Amino acid sequence: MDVSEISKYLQRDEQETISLISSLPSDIDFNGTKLFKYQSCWYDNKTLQGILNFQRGFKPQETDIIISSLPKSGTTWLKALTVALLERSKHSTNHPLLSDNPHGLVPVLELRLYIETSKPDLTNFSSTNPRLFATHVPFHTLQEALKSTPCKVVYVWRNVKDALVSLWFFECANHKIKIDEERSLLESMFDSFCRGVSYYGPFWEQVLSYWRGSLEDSKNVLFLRYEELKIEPSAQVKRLAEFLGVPFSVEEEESGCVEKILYLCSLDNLKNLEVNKTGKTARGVEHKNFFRKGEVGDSKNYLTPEMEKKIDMIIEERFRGSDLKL
Ligand code: PAP
Repeated sequence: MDVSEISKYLQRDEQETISLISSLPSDIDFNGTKLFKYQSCWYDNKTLQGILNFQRGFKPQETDIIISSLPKSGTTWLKALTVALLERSKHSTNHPLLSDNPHGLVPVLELRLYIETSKPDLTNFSSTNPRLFATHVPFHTLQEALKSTPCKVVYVWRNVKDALVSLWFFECANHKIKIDEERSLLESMFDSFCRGVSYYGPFWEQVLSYWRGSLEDSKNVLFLRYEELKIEPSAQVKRLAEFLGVPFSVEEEESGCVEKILYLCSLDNLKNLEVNKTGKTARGVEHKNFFRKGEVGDSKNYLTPEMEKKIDMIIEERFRGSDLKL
């Protein structure tokens, strides 16, 4: 059966998706995957279907909280912190973070929830109250799905060099490749990344979209930095709690609640939980691969000075006029 014959059997939404995708600019990324440019960012076919389903079918609630980031920018940490903040009065023992990975607790809208359908049953997925979701799409694409409902959106940005190196380690771990043998993979990823033709890229489109969003609507969009979370975790977690409308009371602060949450969500603690040592996500990724070093500036150990310089120049050029700096 050719495409025109197949499309006779498809629903109207699916037909619209196919004809939209076939009209988009396309290119190939570092590993040969065909990517399509939609609303200024690049996605593979399947992810794009998930995004279109999500934009079409998501029914936001005003209390929803959406966590956003570029891959490898602190998503796991931010998911854990947000769950811990929202659930802090409910669990003294069986805390959800002790029995599930943060990715199991906070599903990615366009991947886990909407990848196959525009009408998923969200009651089975939302384990927190208020509902907590994640996404990697830029702010303008997310806004289209929110349909003017002002949900709270928290974005975390990380030094893109560290995020790139983190992604390289993640790819190698997922494919059981020894890191010293895969220098050429890092080089190809770097080229895609700098060209902007990378999964969920170009990074500058995404970061700038949330940065602008946070300036325009600071009540509903919070822009966090991974490096600031590392340097002053208490201050940043209190900032997050206030933004989410669940500030710490004086009693909580005095009783060490902030420190307990930071410890629960720390890399060392999460990494050593049984569920994160042995489990897998719904998509088959081993939980342990989400936890590595979490160090600021680790990319220096892997990128050449020329590679660093090239990314610095891109940032300088693309972020001119904003106050964003690495
Ligand atoms: P994702 O996009 O696949 O969800 P994400 O969590 O955004 O990944 O990024 C993974 C990085 O965050 C890893 O960084 P590294 O490779 O430089 O080490 C990982 O170690 C780090 N990370 C994961 N959990 C935490 C945490 N609790 N605290 C600090 N950093 C963390």
